[in-house]
Amino acid sequence: MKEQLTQALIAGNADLVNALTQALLAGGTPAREILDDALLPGMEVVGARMRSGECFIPEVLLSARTMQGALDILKPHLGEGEGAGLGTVVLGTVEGDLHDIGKNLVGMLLQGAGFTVVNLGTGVTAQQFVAAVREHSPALVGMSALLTTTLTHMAETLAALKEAGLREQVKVMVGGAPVTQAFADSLGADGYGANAGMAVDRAKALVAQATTT
Ligand code: B1M
Repeated sequence: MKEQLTQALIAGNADLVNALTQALLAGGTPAREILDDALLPGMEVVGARMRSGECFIPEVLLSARTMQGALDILKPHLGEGEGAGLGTVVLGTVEGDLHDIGKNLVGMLLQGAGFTVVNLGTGVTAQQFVAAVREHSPALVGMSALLTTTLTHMAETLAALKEAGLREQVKVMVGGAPVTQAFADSLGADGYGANAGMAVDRAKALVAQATTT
């Protein structure tokens, strides 16, 4: 059934994806397994087809919306807040970038792990991140970028936090397909997650580190 789900996601068949996701959950398949074994591989295929020119924006958008629908179904099952009270994370996709599936997934898993997530959405400017840090006093700021052209806004946000005198108060984590550990290091970010699971592990470690220093 997982293979069928992958194919339905690639085809952007929302009704079938929703039905299969619900059927797998009802049959006892853990939400993380549905995500890792069926949905994420489907988005990988969509990405590869986009790259090779085999499919175009409307098809990609259809799969993306279908993926978001499946994530909404999985959301209540992605962790039960096992570490409730870990602190607040301000999360957003950087300026100029509309990709939000990965960022939303990171947000859901952080929430599932016990963080309070303030999701600022997409196209978040450096000044909007700064304003959100002032407003919510988070333990962590998370920035996502999927376009190589928008990576520069991560550096801008870090500079803006520094200029506002807020950089020492928060840990900053970055991620997204073009982001690497080396890039995160070059920015001076505190953490990087190659995927949503690693992002959660890194966030927990950063918060634990902040409370012991
Ligand atoms: Co776009 N797009 N897209 N796209 N799109 C990519 C990113 C691209 C690689 C496709 C390609 O050419 N193969 C390419 C970028 C090339 C580059 O920059 N070098 C690209 C392009 C070019 C574009 C447009 C410019 C196309 C155009 O208009 N000509 C345009 C840009 C719009 C804009 O942002 N201004 C565009 C538009 C779109 C859609 C709207 C159609 C749609 C987005 C819908 C949406 O997000 N609501 C879309 C999609 C779906 C994709 C691909 C196919 C899939 C992205 C995705 O959702 N992956 C993507 C190809 C690819 O990445 N292989 C592509 C699934 C998701 C779960 O993974 O987001 O990587 P990901 O998140 C992962 C990790 O990266 C990590 O954890 C997540 C879960 O494991 N992670 C973090 C993410 N954020 C993190 C933050 C963290 C830690 C970890 O800490 C805070």
